[in-house]
Amino acid sequence: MTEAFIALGSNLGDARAQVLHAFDALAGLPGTQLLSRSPLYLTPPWGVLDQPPFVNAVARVDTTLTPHALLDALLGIERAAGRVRDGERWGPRTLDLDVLHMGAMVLSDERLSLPHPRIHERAFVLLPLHDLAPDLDLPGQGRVMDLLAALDVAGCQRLP
Ligand code: PH2
Ligand code: MG
Ligand code: MG
Repeated sequence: MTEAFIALGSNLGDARAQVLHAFDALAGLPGTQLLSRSPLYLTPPWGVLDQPPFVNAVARVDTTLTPHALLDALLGIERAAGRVRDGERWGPRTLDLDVLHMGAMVLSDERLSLPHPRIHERAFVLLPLHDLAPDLDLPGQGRVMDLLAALDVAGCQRLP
């Protein structure tokens, strides 16, 4: 079993419902147990600014899947949620599931980099990750609580 953290995001359609449904889909993956789900946050768009706000969250799982098998499983959940990849980087999406961190693994290939290389600059990832694992030390980036302290979280709003 390996512990993994997965980022969830949506800003098309009923974003909140997509994220909540994605938690359930994660719980149903083979060899995988959903350990915890963070609160949901409404966050301003990052990267491409001219798009609707996102609903973001983070899940903590235990899994027997390899990193690439987990990635494939996440892409399957995205497709089932109706995601269409039009090639626009950082553009709007019905559902985005990103592997953030897995065990103590450090790897990088054309499909997957672990830990996710941009966690440290994204309040929309660090806020919910901090709710689950403030002490987590991300190889090459630092402790979640220190990374979050360096970011502006104004504009991110915890949903009831
Ligand atoms: N995802 C992106 C690009 N920008 N901004 C926010 N607030 N939340 C996201 O999940 C997000 C984003 C690409 O994956
Ligand atoms: Mg993403
Ligand atoms: Mg993605």
